[in-house]
Amino acid sequence: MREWVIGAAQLGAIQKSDSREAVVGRMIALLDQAAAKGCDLVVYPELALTTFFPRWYMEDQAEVDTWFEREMPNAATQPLFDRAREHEIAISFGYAELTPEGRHFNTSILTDRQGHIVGKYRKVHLPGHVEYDTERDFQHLEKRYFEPGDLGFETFDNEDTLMGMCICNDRRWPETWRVMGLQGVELVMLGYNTPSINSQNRGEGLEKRLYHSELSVTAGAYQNATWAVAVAKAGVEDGFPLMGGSIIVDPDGFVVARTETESDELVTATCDMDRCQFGKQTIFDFARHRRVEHYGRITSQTGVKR
Ligand code: ING
Repeated sequence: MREWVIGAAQLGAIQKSDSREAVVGRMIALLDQAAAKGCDLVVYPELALTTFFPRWYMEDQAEVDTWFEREMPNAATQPLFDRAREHEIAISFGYAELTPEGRHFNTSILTDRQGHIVGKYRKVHLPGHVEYDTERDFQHLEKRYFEPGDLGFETFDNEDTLMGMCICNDRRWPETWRVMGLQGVELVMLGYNTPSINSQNRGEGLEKRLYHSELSVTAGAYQNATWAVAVAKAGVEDGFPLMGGSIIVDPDGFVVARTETESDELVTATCDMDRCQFGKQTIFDFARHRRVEHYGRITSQTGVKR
């Protein structure tokens, strides 16, 4: 399929006390809206099933593990997969994954339009910190609760469209986009939970954060001639504000759809995957233009060496 009607299904706040079943009900309502608008694919946020729990410092691993899913689909999410199959809509959403081996990942999955999982991604770039940080206005403990993803940045052929995923902070790193671009990706889907304020710099306003998010996604899309869908979990969770700003971006880097609220909100766009071809065959024809003999630092160095 080369033309997809894509829905960005932004979720508003999920409170610590909200059940997964209640959230899945909200996701299904968005899915029904998407079906009414003829969507073929719906993208949900990062950690879509629960509140953004890495804001809470926990020492008891049993408590931490209550925020994780041990299998997918599972009892809480099966109704979502069933409804998606009924509507023949592919879905992508993020959740906290606890593997049978006991490993913890910030994960997202992609299904085909029959509800089969065709792709999985585990967040590579984990922001934040491991120990309680007294200097911060609030905690961001992703490095405490998750391991860096071990699957890399893979792409998945979904009905003849090459799709890829990343998650939240990943969008800020050009390497994320380029590794998928080098596979010919045509659609990059990502969810995010981005605090509206900087826990280390109260002065940093919402406008700056929205700008940096949009800059990262539009640049990634343009520089790799791919469509991109970035979907927020937004709103105030137990007093902690998360920003909205969900967008659908075309292969020229233009925003073609954008949410206006910080609540559950669906925006859609008709995305012709063949619009990626011009960029991939001209200005970003990587085979013709890249000079890898000069790019060594990108993989040989982690930090800066003056
Ligand atoms: N959240 C934020 C994000 O990358 C962040 C963390 C915000 C890092 C702003 C740097 C600047 O959007 C997650 N969950 O990665």
